[in-house]
Amino acid sequence: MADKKKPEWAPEKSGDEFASHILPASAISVKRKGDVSRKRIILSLEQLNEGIKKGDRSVLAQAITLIESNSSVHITKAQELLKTIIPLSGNSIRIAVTGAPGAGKSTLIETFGNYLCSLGHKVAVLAIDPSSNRSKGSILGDKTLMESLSGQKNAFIRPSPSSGTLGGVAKKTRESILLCEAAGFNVIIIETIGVGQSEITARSMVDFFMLILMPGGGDELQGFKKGSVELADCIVINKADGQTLQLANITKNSYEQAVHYILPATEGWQTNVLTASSFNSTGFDKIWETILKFTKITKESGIFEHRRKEQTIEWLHSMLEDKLKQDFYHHPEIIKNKSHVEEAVLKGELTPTHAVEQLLKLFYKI
Ligand SMILES: Nc1nc2c(ncn2[C@@H]2O[C@H](COP(=O)(O)OP(=O)(O)O)[C@@H](O)[C@H]2O)c(=O)[nH]1
Ligand SMILES: [Mg+2]
Repeated sequence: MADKKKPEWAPEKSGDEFASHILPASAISVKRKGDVSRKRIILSLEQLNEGIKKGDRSVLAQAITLIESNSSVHITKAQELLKTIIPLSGNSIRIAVTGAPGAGKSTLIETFGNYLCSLGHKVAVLAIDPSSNRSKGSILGDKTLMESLSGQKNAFIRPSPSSGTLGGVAKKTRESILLCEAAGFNVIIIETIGVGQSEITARSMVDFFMLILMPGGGDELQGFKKGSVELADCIVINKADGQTLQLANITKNSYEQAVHYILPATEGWQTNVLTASSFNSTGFDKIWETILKFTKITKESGIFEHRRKEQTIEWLHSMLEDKLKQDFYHHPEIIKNKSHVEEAVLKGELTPTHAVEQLLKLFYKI
């Protein structure tokens, strides 16, 4: 990768584990057709395939870049690639790490990732964060974050795609998970901000959902945190060190009480509450033990496999809906007639129901 300059957010001493790099001009050809620019991905399908099978991180990075591209040429190639790697995917535990900004997610993922690497696991970290365009990336918002994890040869870190709707980002994240699995990564960690839809989207693509909370604020349960708690398989009270150690234990106790009154996120599994400190590297053995226990129980009961199947079907449906919507709003007849129909509705000349019927007739050419 010596000929490729890394983006500014990558730590200085990092290597290929940072999954993006600025390609030299010679490696990119940008053609313009209308206002659509096309970048050429340099590796062939066979090279991508082979590289992924070998677990080559820079090839994996390029494959994800291909997946993230919106150019129609790339979409075709990406889908071809996915078709061949899907049989190699699936052999991992997919974990979401969520929580409010500042809860300590990135620091925890780095410490946890290092711990898992020390046990011989291969860890891939991906992010879902639609706001990363503005904030310059959540998992790498602080350039020093994950620097030590990025130094591990068994780790792969990929920041969020830099633009797109949550739906778009999530679609790429799902496909990236499959690529990482095919490349031999057996622990996939998805970092997402604990805000609204992104948590629900994360839940729909992982096996295990981990909510990171800071010590204190037990009464948050009354408010918006309740929704996040209901999604969680495990709640980690983070920063259980120094002056906040005692408060962390109190918080743990109050959440332990509270989770008994909440319907578990996963059938047959009682939400666990744990404490951890990334600064002192404590609590991580317990977290991993919990994840292993969860995997064992849900695999034995069939819930694990059942959830994955459901998630795949859900994914298919959501892509279908996106595509239909896109086709509808790009249809020439709809573009031509939409505003007249809207006006007619506003003037009371058409009911919304009739308006929908009219537009659909145009769309389906009835
Ligand atoms: N005391 C303490 N502080 C922590 C710990 N983990 C993270 N922090 C601090 O919490 C802040 C937010 O951490 P970060 O990982 O960026 O949070 P994120 O926004 O959830 O990804 C930083 O200032 C960290 O230094 C911990 O285990 N103990
Ligand atoms: Mg972060």
